[in-house]
Amino acid sequence: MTITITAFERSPDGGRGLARDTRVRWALEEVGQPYKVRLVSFDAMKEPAHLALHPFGQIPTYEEGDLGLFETGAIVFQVAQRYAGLLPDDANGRARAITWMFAALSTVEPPILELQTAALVESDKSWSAQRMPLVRDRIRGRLGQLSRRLGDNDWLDGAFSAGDLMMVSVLLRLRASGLLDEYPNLSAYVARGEARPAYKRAFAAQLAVNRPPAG
Ligand code: GTB
Repeated sequence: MTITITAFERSPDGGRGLARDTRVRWALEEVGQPYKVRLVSFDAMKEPAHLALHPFGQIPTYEEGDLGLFETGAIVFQVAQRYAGLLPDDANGRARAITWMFAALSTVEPPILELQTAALVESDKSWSAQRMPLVRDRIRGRLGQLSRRLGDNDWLDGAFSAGDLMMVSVLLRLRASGLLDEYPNLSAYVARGEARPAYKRAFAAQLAVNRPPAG
């Protein structure tokens, strides 16, 4: 059955791979499933046709036969459950990999999103310069904990899993902040994720949309 996802017609990041369709593309590449992409404009995302699929008017979405999904976590989970390659075979290992997916989205990503809001939306406020160090320190708190847990391991729990895919995707959003560089094992972890052939294919595919080759 054909898989169709949605992505920005033109991502505000100009192809740096930070929009969430990259996570879904990466998951599909890891499991070797071909997919189609429907590009949507900001206006189209708020139209009834898209809202029927995504109640919050966002990307990405996922369609396969009768199934329509939104929320990156749910989509990557569905891909990982349906196709081999992103979850271990043993039940406990699967449960732990899923735990790491939730940890990435519920525990590590929120302070990172806060930093982006602070930088993009609040920078003109009189209190912005005072707040920023607090926001950055909250991220350091989480990164320190994650760094200690990862230690010298390549991945969070044995072999690469959907948990690592989500965690690396979340950490990638920190690159411009310089915070990741303070934790060499996390920087190396993210680099290992980016070095995966499936990630490279996913990145190239979103780049081709946002910065098409000249000529
Ligand atoms: N919780 C949802 C999920 O995980 O799927 C969040 C989805 C979401 O935030 N989608 C964003 C969106 O559609 C795109 S990814 N925004 C449009 C809107 O809400 O109207 C977030 C994103 C956007 C842009 C950049 N960037 O330019 O760097 C990075 C990430």
